[in-house]
Amino acid sequence: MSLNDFIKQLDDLVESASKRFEDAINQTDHQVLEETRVEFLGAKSGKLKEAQKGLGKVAKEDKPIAGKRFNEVKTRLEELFQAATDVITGGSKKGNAEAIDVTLPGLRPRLGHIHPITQTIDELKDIMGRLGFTAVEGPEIEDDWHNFEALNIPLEHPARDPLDNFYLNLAAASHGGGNQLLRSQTSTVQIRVMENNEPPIRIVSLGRVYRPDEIDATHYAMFHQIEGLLVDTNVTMADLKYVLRLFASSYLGGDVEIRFRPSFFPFTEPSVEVDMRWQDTWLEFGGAGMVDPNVLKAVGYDPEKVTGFAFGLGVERLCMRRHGINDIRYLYDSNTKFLAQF
Ligand code: FA5
Repeated sequence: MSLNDFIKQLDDLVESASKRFEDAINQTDHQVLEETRVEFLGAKSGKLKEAQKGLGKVAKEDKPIAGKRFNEVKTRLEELFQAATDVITGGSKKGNAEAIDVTLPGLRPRLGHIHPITQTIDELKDIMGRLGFTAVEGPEIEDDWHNFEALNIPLEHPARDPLDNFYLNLAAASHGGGNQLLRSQTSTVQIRVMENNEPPIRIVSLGRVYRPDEIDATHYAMFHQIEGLLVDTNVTMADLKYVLRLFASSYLGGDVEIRFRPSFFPFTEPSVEVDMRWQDTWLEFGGAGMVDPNVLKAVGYDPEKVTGFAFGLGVERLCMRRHGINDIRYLYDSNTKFLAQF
């Protein structure tokens, strides 16, 4: 072994030992400290012991330098262990204070990142707040009244199929009502709010929803929606379009064009798909429409007196457009390198 290789090996050893003892200090854990001591200073097979074997392999004329360096490294490792012991056992013991090398660089705290979806949610709440919509939350485990029935989705409707939902009790799901499920849409919150409040209503709700969809670049089995609901006198589709356009422009920047395509949702009439124009293509972001009179009746409102609009958009789709992310899986595959960019 060349002298250079031997010294490089020793330098690496000091570097990795510094990191590991630092970890032990960060965790303030005696067990980790002891494991680290054994790993580096263990008499039988510690890494220092391993490195010592290299000493026998350097050329004879290099031995004095190699030996000196080896002893320095040994002392350094013992100091690191002593310093870590002192910190973990609550400060240096009397007479041993010099074991802490105050010239060592400080321990850099590791900073986490707010997940891009959480950032998006915060921003969307803020935008809708400025438009006068109050943020509310609803439960992720729902009953079929709020997820379906009150939303005008009767028992025989295909959206209630056990294969399209995460029911908590699969056997009961095939027999109909009285079951619980992981909510498949945030529209449930519309019902919860209207049941407990009188118009005018102006709320927004952001949260997780679950569907056993096949996972691909644009679908995940857990995703987030932003739900908006406004109920008042004389509310029209024009109000819906105005609010969605302001919302899209505020989030995506510039004067974003939006387009309504005729569609169907049991809880809105008429219903539309909402597309937004982005870099010369139209992209679907969600559904919307005027709250169906049957829904207003189900929560005890008089559809002759009040009208309302509702919309539900995919938060991931919005976040992905804004940041140019082309695969939803990046957001959830705990790819810390990817997430650290946000
Ligand atoms: C709904 O969920 C309706 N509740 C929306 C609505 C609300 C209509 C209020 C009318 C009034 P839809 O199933 O189309 O609609 O889903 C809305 C959006 O959620 C989709 O456009 C898409 O952006 C997003 N989305 C749906 N499935 C997934 C998935 N598996 N992964 C990621 N995003 C999804």
